[in-house]
Amino acid sequence: ITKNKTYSLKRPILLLVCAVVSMLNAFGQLNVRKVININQGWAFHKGNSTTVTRVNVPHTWNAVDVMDDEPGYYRGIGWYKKKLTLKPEWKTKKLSLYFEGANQETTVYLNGKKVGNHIGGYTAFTIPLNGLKFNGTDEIIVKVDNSFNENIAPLTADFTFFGGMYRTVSLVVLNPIHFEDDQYASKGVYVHATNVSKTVADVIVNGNLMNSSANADLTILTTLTDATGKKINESKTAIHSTLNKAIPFTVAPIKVDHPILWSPERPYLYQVTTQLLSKNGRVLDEVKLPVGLRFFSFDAEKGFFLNGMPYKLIGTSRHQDFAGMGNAVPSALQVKDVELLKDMGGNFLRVAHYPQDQAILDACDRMGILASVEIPIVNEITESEGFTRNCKNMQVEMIKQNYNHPSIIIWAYMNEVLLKMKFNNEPERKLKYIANVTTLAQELEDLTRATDPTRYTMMSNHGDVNGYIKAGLVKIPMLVGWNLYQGWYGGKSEDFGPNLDKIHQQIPDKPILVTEFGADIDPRIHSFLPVRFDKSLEYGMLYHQIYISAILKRPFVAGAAVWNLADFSSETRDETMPHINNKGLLTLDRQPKNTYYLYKANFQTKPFLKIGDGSWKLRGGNATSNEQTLSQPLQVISNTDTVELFVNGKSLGKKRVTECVTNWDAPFKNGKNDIKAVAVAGGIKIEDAASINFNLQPLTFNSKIPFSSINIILGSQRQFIDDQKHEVWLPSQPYKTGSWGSVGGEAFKIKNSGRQSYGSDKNIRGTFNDPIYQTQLIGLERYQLDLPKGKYEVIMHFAELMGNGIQSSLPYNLDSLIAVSKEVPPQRIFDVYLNDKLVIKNINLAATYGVANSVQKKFECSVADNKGIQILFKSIKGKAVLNALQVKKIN
Ligand code: GCB
Repeated sequence: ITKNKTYSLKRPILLLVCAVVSMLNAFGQLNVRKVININQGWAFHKGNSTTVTRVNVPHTWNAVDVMDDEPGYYRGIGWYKKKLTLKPEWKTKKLSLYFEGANQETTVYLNGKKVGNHIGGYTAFTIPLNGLKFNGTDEIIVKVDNSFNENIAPLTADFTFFGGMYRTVSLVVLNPIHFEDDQYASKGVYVHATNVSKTVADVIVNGNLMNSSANADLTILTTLTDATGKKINESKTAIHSTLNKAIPFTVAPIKVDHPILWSPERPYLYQVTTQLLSKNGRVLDEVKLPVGLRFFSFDAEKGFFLNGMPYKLIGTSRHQDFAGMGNAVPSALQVKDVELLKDMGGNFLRVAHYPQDQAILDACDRMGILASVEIPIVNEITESEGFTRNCKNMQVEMIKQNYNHPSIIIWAYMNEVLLKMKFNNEPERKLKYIANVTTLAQELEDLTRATDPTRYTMMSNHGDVNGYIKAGLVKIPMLVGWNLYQGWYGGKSEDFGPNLDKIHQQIPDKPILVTEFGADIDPRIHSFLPVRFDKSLEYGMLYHQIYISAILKRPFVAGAAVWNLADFSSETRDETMPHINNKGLLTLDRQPKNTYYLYKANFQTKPFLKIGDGSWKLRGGNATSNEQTLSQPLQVISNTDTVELFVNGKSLGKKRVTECVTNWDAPFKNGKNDIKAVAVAGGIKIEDAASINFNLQPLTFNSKIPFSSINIILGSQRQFIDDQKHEVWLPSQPYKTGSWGSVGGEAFKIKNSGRQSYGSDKNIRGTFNDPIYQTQLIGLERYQLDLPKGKYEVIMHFAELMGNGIQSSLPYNLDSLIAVSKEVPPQRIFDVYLNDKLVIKNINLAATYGVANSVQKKFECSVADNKGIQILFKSIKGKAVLNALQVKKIN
């Protein structure tokens, strides 16, 4: 009874609410255009596999297999299947599927029949759903293929081509008469502004509408509101639409007096609402777009101007993957990248090397980050009609899909296109290839300018400046971006500035951006003697300091983007963190490296102070005296004038900050050290604190500092921190009486001069601590530790570094491309004696374990009075090697 009562009371109210809602619907105020997310619950299987799993989108089938120690990843077909839940009232509507991105070729089937196909892994596409049954059985099958296809860019590149449906998928329900760009998956409505100044701006809206109903007289009503939703102005356009025809329209400009201009400091967004009205005023479709009013220009001498003011574009490039997820990253997590860039003081994002999630550009609009976006023509082209057609299609998709983002100022289309030169041994053919590249560039340039005359165009080239000039490529785009790596792939960091001056002299009429520069930093590696290619944090800091100062000194450099915001997956790379490019200012899971703080100190305006080595929480070293402390370099990064440093409560005094850093010699004691840095900015005290655990080791074993363990890397000046095992690895030294070290031998060096690496850059299998094995001493006679009496554990670490391992040449060498050398591993056979006892007999690393495999040999040994530990290497054939050594006192 009670139930009934309630029911009868509530019912009229419910009906009223429903009536209002449906009235609103009828008048189109709510949900005229339905975009229903269908990311959840897809059945998935790879290729011919019979194992079906349930997955949610974003999804990639490569998230795990690129992180393993093995080379290569699955490039093939993946199948997704899902039943559609449809409402009967949609029978009269136009239904389609909207894919924000699937890598790289997608074919869609509805109830077993092919309904569409899309080429290209980084742009969105729409597949119309014709032939729906509406009986609960409608089923979608999506075939995604990420295998190599010579007609689809990118052909090769320094990043992983994760396969799958890795961006959002939606079901779109539209009225039969609606806004649409049926070819390029845009919303069909475009907005831009002209005549923008501080006093006035004209907002222009144009687009396309589709009519699959009946001939009709329609009105397009465009309303501009400010950021608070207050109406500024509107514009009405009458239009006659004929059945089954795409009809282009342009509405009369909407004037804005004294506009609030969009800028990084104040990313003010107006909104334009465009409605399609039937004769009787019913809203058939509605599209809302953000509007940022700004004007900008590039000048070859003076750089970039925004809203009439000179502006240095400073920021990073960005890849879209994240640790453990591949490219299937939720939008919310991606937006964090833009926040990190903004927080660093960046005002520019090079969306490289392909269009990315809409959420990224939405965030740029909101946060005031200027952006450039490009299609993925990287390294090389295929001289085929198919390749050209696909590139052009991607370019138009990119422009139309992203046109409405006020943050975008540049469209780009080729990255280092002359890097992987073809036909090197056929001069005539090579010239023809270069001519074909130039023709494609010109066609893309013309297409871009015709599709969007409101933005600049750009191409990014590698350091072979003369090559691009000779090919005629620098003349084509409005801006030229240069990817420069002096002090990394070649030369010295100090060459970067003079090199820029030279480029400017050679091409004086072209505005210049540095679209890439960077150095790999593996945050586990440190060095007090940093050198190029050692991957140490210290080398990276020096490199970036030099680059920042050179960029800031030169007004003709319109902008610069660090390569890269974060580390990213690149399956073909080996090096210290196999399958990862470590040039990020952040790690793959977005932990800041010191270089991130360096940019923050340089470019954001608030007072900033950071103990740069605060993330280096575990350290170690050998005390040179009986003192219970050891002084080691420590850097504090700041934009204040002076910094005071406290170590374990004691002030080390104040230092002036130069180029945003102060360098200290901090006395560390064994165990926990409290570090505090203090500065005063604008009368306000700021400080940063860090706790560093120091492992103080004796240098000579008769000192007062007790010995517990030592981890030594041979043939190296690197230190390596193993955070998982809490181990600090220190570089070896030549043996000194009373201490420890090697006798004889020389450090492993790559003989082939073209190869550039520190030690070996091979992926060492069976370990994630590759740097421990990537250097070694060759031909050493013995290793000696004058340890006191006791019992010790000794672990010897070996890896054969000569010969072809998994991959034997640096995959990405920008100086020159060097053929993979066919080294034959030497037949090195040797015995090892530990305190006169033969512990390893006839070891042949290459034959037994293969090249680049980590091998550990563990022993226990007792040391009698004054004897210490002596490890003797006796060669039988070739030269003996040792890569690393651990000695631990066990009682
Ligand atoms: C480049 C490429 C980029 C690479 C980078 C590197 O010039 O444009 O794709 O990742 O160098 O780290 O080598």
